[in-house]
Amino acid sequence: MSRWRVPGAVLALALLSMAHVGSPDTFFGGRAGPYDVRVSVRLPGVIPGRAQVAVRVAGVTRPQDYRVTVRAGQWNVGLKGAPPPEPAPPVPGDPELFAAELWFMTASSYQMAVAVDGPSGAGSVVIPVVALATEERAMAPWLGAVLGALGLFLTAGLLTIIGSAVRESVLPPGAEPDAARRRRARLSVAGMALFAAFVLWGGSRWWSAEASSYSRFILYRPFSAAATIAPQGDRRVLTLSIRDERWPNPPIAASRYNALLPDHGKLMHLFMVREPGLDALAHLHPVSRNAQAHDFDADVPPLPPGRYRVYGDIVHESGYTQTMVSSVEIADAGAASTPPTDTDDSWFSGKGSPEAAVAAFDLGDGSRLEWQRGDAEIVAGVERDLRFSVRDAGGAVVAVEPYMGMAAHVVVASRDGSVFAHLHPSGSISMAAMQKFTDGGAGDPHAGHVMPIDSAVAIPYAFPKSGAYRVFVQVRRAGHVQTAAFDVDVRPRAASS
Ligand SMILES: [Cu+2]
Repeated sequence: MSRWRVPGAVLALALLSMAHVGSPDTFFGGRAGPYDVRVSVRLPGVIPGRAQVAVRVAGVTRPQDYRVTVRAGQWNVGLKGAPPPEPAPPVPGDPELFAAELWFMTASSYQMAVAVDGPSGAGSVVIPVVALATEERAMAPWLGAVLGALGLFLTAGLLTIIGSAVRESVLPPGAEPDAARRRRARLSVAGMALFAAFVLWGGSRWWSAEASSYSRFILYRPFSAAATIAPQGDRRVLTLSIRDERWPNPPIAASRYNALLPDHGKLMHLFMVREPGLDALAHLHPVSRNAQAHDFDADVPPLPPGRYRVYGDIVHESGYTQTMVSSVEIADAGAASTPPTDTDDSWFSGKGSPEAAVAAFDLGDGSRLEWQRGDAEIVAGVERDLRFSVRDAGGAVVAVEPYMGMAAHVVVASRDGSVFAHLHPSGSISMAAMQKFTDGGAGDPHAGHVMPIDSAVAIPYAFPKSGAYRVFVQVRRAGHVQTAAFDVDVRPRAASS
């Protein structure tokens, strides 16, 4: 019977649809008081599970002078209800790096506090982390066979014991059981066999129910949504329709799927990427038709015809973020007569710059957007800073205007469609969720900023798997959004690790 009690967890089956599509880990770059920190949270794949938290504090040479702690509380409980801070001891061999393991018990949105105490004083930062289960662990066939054989052996043993006990346990040694005893023993064995079968059946039902509730409620599955393009008067409108039982109207406030929170002032950030070449991109901000937030409309920009992957990013008030996935066909190039739905909408089509230590994308106005990749190859799963800057003809870094509050927006898409991520200088986190956790959601701090800012950014990120990617970088200058595209081939991680 032990077969039914063993949480079989050997083989990990990665699923196709994941958060931010294939890139569920959290990366943050910013400040904790006086310290420059880079934080990464690698999820365990299954929930409950232990996440690997790495905190890099810039400029540390004597890690023994620092105390770094992390703690995480669920969005609806907060840090007051969180377990005590977990120390993150220094990692030997890298003085800037501190690491800890954190348990995530529920698939939900968390706020994670990172505190650094060192020679310059104490500082902390609260980072939104969405703990997602992205894997179902299947039992290895050999383990199933062994457990099945053990279960069979135990059941047979149980029946033998019952039979012998009824037949001859009260007989003196050497005495032969009579026919009546033998019959009673057979009946008892038959009864016990029925009971054992019932228990095994019940166990199997329980096992399946657990597995199905895991995949229904715990395993990450974004809202189901469908994209369509249809004319509305003289407009050509893309609609992303959310139809999901977890998205009732009105949304349930206590659920992690509660009302939508504007991120950079928009309820949805929608990206269209042309297949298979990733040679066209649109970054749109569809507007909900009504308060139900079921159907979001945006004017289709003048993009080349073809099949497009559609990704819709939303953030709930719980800090839970989702990327809905769909696809849509653009039949013809269309006229660019209608103005975009939103002045922050932007689109691009063209080739990507090839890989280089310094890859430069010509912005067409005498300036270029550079990716300072360095000579090291980009390896799957290895965190690095993605460094971008806009430079003039002379090579000097020029200022940009904030594009939705940020110096740059970066879109990472893998050619096979299995990875899609939206990054900005703070990393992969939702700024709206971060703001909400930091001050209770007093609004978007970036809204309305138009002061020029430095275009040199360093964005912490790890490409989740090897393969061909295209990286789009968007900046805003003189009121216009400019998009640069880069190609990158992410190498597999060495087999030893
Ligand atoms: Cu956007």
